[in-house]
Amino acid sequence: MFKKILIANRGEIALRVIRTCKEMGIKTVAVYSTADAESLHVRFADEAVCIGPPPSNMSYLKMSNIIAAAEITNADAIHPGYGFLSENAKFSKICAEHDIKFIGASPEMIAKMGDKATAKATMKEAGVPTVPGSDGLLESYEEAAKLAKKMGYPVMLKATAGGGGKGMRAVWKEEDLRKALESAQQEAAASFGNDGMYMEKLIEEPRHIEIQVVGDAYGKACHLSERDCSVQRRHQKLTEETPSPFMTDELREKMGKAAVKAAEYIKYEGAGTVEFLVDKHRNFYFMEMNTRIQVEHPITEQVIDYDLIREQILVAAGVPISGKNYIPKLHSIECRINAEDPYNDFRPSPGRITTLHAPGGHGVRLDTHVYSGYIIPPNYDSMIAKLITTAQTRDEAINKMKRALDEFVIEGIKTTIPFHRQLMDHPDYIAGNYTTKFMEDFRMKPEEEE
Ligand code: MV4
Repeated sequence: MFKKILIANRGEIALRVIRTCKEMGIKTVAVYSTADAESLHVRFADEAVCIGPPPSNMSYLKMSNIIAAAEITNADAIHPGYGFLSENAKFSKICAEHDIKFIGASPEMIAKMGDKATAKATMKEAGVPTVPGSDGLLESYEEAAKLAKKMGYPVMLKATAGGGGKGMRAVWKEEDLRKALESAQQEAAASFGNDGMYMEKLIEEPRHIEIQVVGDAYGKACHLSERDCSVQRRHQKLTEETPSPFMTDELREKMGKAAVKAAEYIKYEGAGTVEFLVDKHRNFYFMEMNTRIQVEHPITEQVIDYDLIREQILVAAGVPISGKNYIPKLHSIECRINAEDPYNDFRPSPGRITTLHAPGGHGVRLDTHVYSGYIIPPNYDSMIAKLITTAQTRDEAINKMKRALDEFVIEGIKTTIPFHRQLMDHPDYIAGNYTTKFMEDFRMKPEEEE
């Protein structure tokens, strides 16, 4: 078992990993930029190394500084969290070259799942349902036009080096195809240095339902049921829940089997997420596979009473998984609390938190690194807390979320708490009747006079 793990991340996920390491008797090393000198992950870790100034590319993305921190503290493993270097094949390789265990996927796996056309072709080989479309990358506009005509519009153009909505274009009519393909390729070349594009039939008003999987070093994989992540704004998830209100026992059985088949086919090691698009007829299609722990992992932990970070560490240390698949016994909802103003187009609202009162009580979990007096730096993403409620039924979990949001006081900055409070009162949300289109029509009710 590892003696000392360096957490190459910040904020709530760094704290999350440190907590599990402490419970496992593993020493921890925090890394921080000068903007995070007062952050809780620095205080909770056994050791802390400053790795640079605030800009991410000079600190949390600076591989040489992170490896140097691991070397001087003699860490035998690195947990990358999510974001930053968590899905960076080069960093995974550098860790291996320095004999430091990267608690995540191998460089080959990251590269394979990171190239979306390759990932899709691999899943098709594995017998996992994929969206009908081009066989690999589009070689020309003519090929695209011919295929789109054959499939019928609308179609979706996707950048193979993209993901998470980047480098994607929906095309509804033939006359728009050429321009859409050209602009998508230019954007992909500029953003990813790779203009490879592929095409799919457009799935209208899909739900985003993902399956958590864990694979071990011996070819075994299991699934830990689904998370519905359809409530998104500009490809940023706002809230997630498990079980999905759209799920049926039959669909969960089929999606779970497909996700395990995918993981075992690629010999996936560690915690991973197989993302699916689900249409209104409950057909499901492979979308992407993420080779990292996800922000929303706590709702899965809550409904099956499981520690996913612990599982990641055990698998990385070569411990076999039990192989049991898990079906949720409870219902759990996560609201991502961001330092953004929902009354002003969710614009960022960094600054000092002057007052913070955290919600609590039975079935309430708050994963956060912020505290009264904490200054939210403008350099990183705006998520400051994840509020998770868990109960026997969805209605009770919603009720508990309303109560917890009403208790949650954060002053000095604007947050998305009022958005989530209004969401919990929205009839379509309460009915579980929402798709990835939901936020296009959502409007905040005016601010109540304090
Ligand atoms: C799609 C789609 C409809 N049809 N593919 C968005 C990000 C990336 N994961 C793939 N995405 C989509 N792919 C086809 N063939 C609709 C989306 C999509 C979406 C998917 C999940 C969650 C939110 C979304 C928001 C817009 C579009």
